[in-house]
Amino acid sequence: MKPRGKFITLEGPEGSGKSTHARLLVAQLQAGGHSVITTREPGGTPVGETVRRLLQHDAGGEGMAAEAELFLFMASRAQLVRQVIAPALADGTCVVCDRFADSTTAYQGYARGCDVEKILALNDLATGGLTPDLTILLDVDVKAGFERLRHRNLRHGVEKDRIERETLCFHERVRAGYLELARRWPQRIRVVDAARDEDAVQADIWELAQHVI
Ligand code: Z5A
Repeated sequence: MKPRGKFITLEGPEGSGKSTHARLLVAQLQAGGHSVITTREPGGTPVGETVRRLLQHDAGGEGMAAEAELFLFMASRAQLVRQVIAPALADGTCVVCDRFADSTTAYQGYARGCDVEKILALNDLATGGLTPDLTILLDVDVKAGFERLRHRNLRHGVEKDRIERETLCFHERVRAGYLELARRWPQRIRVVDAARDEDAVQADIWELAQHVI
């Protein structure tokens, strides 16, 4: 039987570089001869991508109740775990995921105000108890992250989505929530200073990844 693949998640506030560093990590793992796939939340499956549009861009998502938002993220996760992540891990493939369960605890829990302990229990149900082997928390000052996104969005001609339009205070609570989670699970969640240049950040990520791969 093949050994189970490793599951690595990238987390952090807006513009912290999750997508950039997920891509770089996958390239490094592939260069090292590892079988690896990458996916993202919300999304990663037809069900999840439909939920993503509703959560972020669809006008029908405006005025959504906090609890409805919470369950939509959980629905996307439940599908992604069963359709993509768990089968890949069982097949010996590593999975790099851009956001996972900690995002819900940070955004819907610490920032939106839903009960954090209840969210942890719902995450357990949605994931079937699957926990990442390593979570990289890319920590960056909220204003600096938004400045990066502003430049990226200008380059690509895209507007802010529904959650990006939340207040600065909301995003400060997200960042503080993430750091609280890292204090609670210091073995799994490793904080990387993402204010530095891409090469320095990636070097730290690669070093951490090598400990679990
Ligand atoms: N959400 C939630 O509320 N609850 C949940 O359970 C889940 C998600 C799963 C998903 O948005 C939204 O859903 C998100 C949280 C919420 N909402 N918000 N707001 P998304 O998937 O569209 O976007 P994101 O996950 O928030 O990612 P992002 O903020 O768009 O960006 P990023 O992936 O962290 O960064 P990036 O695209 O890699 O980099 C941004 C720019 O910075 C880009 O131009 C890079 O070239 C540049 N960059 C990256 N690293 C560096 C460094 N080190 N130095 C300088 N510049 C850099």
